[in-house]
Amino acid sequence: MNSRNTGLDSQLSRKAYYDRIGVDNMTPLWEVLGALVPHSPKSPAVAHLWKYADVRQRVMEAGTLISAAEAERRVLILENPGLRGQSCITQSLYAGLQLIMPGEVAPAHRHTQSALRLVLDGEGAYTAVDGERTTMRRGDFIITPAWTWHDHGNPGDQPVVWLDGLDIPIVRFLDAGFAEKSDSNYQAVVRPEGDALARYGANMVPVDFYQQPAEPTKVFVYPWERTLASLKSIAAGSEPDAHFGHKQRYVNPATGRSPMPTIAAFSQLLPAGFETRPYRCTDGTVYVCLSGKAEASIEGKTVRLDENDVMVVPSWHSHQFRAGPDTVLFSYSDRPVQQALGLWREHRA
Ligand code: GTQ
Repeated sequence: MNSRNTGLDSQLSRKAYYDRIGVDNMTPLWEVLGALVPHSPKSPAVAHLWKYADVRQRVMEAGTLISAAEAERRVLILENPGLRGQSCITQSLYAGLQLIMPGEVAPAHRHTQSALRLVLDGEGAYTAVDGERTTMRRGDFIITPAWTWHDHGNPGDQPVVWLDGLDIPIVRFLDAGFAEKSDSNYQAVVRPEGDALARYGANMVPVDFYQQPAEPTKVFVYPWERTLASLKSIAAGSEPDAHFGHKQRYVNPATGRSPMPTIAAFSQLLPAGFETRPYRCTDGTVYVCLSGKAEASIEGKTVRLDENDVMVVPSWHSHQFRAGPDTVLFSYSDRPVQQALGLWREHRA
């Protein structure tokens, strides 16, 4: 009998063989080759939308169950339905909704994971990064680069909620995670508010300041006010791009690269009624609707985005938007990692 036939006998003898080699921690490539080297990305992540109107109450409830100090960070992780139990929204990125109640502090710590915050709800909290506080205002994009000390506090009188985006899965994949807690809850404030923006974020840097390409920016807050003003000016004077509307990427102004080496962030304005053409890219992306309303179609399935809704579009999923009124979307992804490795692809239909 031909030992390479595909009949039942050979199936059984192969299975027995796999069992034998399994004892030595070996397994045959040919059974998994197609999955390991796919023709195109086949993400286990799925598209998903978290309606803020629905999840806000869940987040607020956490405020009655545990304090920020006890939790260290009081966050509800947004888990991709295709990746439950893995604390991630895409294979490479984490997302969570963090709540800080009036009078609370989320104590100072630092870690090798890089974090971004997008302020969604409430006023009066601050984040401190490397000795400088910034008041969190809705729409502000704030970063805490790897190994920078950071604490969050809320001296105001409203609960404050923001979206956390971190590269936790990337650092976990690389087994490169370190973290430490500070001896004191608050880090000492050593610079006045606005110092980093004045020094590094006004199209100038200190005369002797130079950075390597992979270094994160010292500009740790990109105020919504400035983002919105710039998008509006651009939109007032030009036609939107067919795939992106008016889309800008946040940069480290000293290098032109992404604000942090592992995470890219973007803001885009879609003029009222504008429909983008279908687009896909290999960086699974988290979108947040900051203002306006839009319909999003992902691989043909349409959902409605309202303010503060969070949506994930996995790698290589075709998506397009249709704006109701003028709409601003924030988004983040692992694009700089893929670009550094020569892996990033996009397709503009
Ligand atoms: O604010 O430092 O959502 O360390 C997850 C891990 C937030 C933070 C998260 C963190 C933080």
